[in-house]
Amino acid sequence: MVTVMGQPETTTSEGGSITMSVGNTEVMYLPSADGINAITPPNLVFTNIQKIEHPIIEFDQRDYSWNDKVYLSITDPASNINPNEIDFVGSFNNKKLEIFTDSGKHLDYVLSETGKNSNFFTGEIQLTGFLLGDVNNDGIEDILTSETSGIGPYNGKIGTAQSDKITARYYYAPGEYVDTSVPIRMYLGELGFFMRSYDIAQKPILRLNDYDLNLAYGDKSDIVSVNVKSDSDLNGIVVQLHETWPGVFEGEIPTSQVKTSSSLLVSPGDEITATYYDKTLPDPYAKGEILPILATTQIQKTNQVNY
Ligand SMILES: [Ca+2]
Ligand SMILES: [Ca+2]
Ligand SMILES: [Ca+2]
Ligand SMILES: [Ca+2]
Repeated sequence: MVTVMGQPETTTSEGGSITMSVGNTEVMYLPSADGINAITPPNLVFTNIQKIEHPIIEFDQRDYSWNDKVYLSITDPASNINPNEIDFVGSFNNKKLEIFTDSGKHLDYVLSETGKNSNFFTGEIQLTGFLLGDVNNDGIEDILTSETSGIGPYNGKIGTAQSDKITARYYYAPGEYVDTSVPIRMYLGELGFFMRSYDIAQKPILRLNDYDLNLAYGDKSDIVSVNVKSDSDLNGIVVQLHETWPGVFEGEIPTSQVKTSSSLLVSPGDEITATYYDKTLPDPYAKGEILPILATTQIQKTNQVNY
């Protein structure tokens, strides 16, 4: 039984539910099978009325790569204890916030209110992948350790598997919880030249999309090495592409008509082939498998070169 004290105002009555205002608090009530007639003014004693307000829990993306940064939010006015202070939600005050993966990693976590009276709580968790060696082919091992640690709101780390799922579950009252889950999956790299053919004087531009290679966050740009060869230069060269957007890499191929150690020799009519070795593969590829991903472009046959 719920008894509302004071002088509440019924502001809407829609779809069988009723929104009441008591002071600054707006609460929605849903009548039970007994029906809306359960409300008996003027005494305002409601019987068999179920309160349906519950927290909302959300991740910021529909899926994540193995080492993404994950943002989690909870909207829960009931945990905004003090309108003049930043409050927290988590595993205290008879509540519990668990973050876990299908592959068995687990954290008890805390989120902080975004403002003193916002009712909105956020935090972030770094996915820490798993060891796969040198994934961006720059000759340096990339340390993805599966480390799982932290209490929140911003220091959390959680390991992932090649195909996984992350779940956040918030127990906001005894026996009551809300939760949300998002898949963690790896990406097949996509490699391509900007144009199908280039004039011999132009530098071909190559782009790679592989969201698994956003290894550093913030201002630090990542790199990836790819192999490039031409019909005239079968040994080819290694070219570094630079991150222009998280997980998106671009670079110019330094072509020339005179071979040097840092340039790719090209002749009119040549085909140029770039190869990216993707080691961060989704199912059904085996963990540790390496898949070459190719892109080609042509050097135009021109009469512009004077011999
Ligand atoms: Ca507060
Ligand atoms: Ca590396
Ligand atoms: Ca990056
Ligand atoms: Ca990949």
